[in-house]
Amino acid sequence: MELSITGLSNSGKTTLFNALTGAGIEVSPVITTDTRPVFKSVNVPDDRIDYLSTLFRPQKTTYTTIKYIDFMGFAKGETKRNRQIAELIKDSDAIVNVVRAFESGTVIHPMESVDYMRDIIVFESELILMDMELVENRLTRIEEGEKKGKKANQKEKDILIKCQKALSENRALRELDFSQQELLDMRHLQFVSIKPQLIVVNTDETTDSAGNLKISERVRNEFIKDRKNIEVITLSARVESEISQLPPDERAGFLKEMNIEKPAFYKVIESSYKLLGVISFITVGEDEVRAWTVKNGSNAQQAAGRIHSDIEKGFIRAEVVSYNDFVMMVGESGGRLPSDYMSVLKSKNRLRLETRDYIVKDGDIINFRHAK
Ligand SMILES: Nc1nc2c(ncn2[C@@H]2O[C@H](COP(=O)(O)OP(=O)(O)OP(=O)(O)O)[C@@H](O)[C@H]2O)c(=O)[nH]1
Ligand SMILES: [Mg+2]
Repeated sequence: MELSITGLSNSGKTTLFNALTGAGIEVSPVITTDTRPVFKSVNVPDDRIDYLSTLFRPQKTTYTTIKYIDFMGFAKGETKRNRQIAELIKDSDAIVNVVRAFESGTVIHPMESVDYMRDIIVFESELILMDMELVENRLTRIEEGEKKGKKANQKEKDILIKCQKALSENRALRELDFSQQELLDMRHLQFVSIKPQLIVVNTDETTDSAGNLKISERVRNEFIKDRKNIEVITLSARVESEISQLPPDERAGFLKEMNIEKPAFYKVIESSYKLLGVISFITVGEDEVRAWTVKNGSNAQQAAGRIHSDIEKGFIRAEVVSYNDFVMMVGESGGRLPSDYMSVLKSKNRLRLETRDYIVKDGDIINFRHAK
């Protein structure tokens, strides 16, 4: 999964990137104009994988990963600069829009005052504007081609007109329903307002949890309303980046002191998973214990395809046990993993043999049987 951390200049993007990745990049009140993005992948923490790994003692333990991207910020009306950012966003699964709510005399705001509601709207308008430009250029090109006698791709034209209508009503493309086929047909168009968006309001370190909650509520009531594929969380990027610099054994105490329930690291991952509708399933064995992500609603055969296309093609059955049932079985076996754990699971009716149409659940431990 790839998440682009973006937003207006000086909103705290790099500070959040540091908090999420521990990258320790220098931040400053000077607006970044560096045109080189920074990438960093982090493991998605998963207690289930930790536990299974202690049981199986595999040669390799693999968590799912998130790749975060940090880049310069958007500026209102600066099409060329914004296009450069869009180029990067188009390959990400979602956008993390960092919005400034913290006051500071030294950090200049590109729009000269701190107003997070305005900035959310400005950012949304920039995305919509960019997509509108794309749609219109494309339609013009198609029409020119038609004049010269070239036959237009009607499917593409229909999609473009559908998008144009929504964009002209000031609606982001993420709010529209597209069929699987339409999504395939429009993949080359690379829109940005189609990306799911996680709004992260970056609040003052002095804002308490009640204050943070109030801000989230306001964004929900005044902006998100019935918009789709968009969520909001609040945090103080500065505090969070300090937390990420602490030695692990000091973190819990600091979190308690700051009255922070969950560090940003978890909050951003959890919200992004929810926003993107992804869940994890697990494979186990002496060679590897591993978490995999799939779209919620995927069937067993599609899940097999995440591992290898051969397993998807040769799919026969999936042997499935839920994580909780697995833990129970271990408990009943005296806290140890029986060497013949598959037959133990079977004898306790905890192992299910599922067909390709089975809808995979979060935390399913799956062994795929497939033809070679
Ligand atoms: N007081 C306060 N300052 C913050 C907070 N978050 C970021 N800053 C400061 O704001 C300035 C800009 O932070 P960055 O993280 O570099 O912001 P950015 O969005 O990456 O900026 P650009 O890349 O230049 O667009 C730095 O001086 C930070 O220390 C915060 O929560 N509170
Ligand atoms: Mg930055």
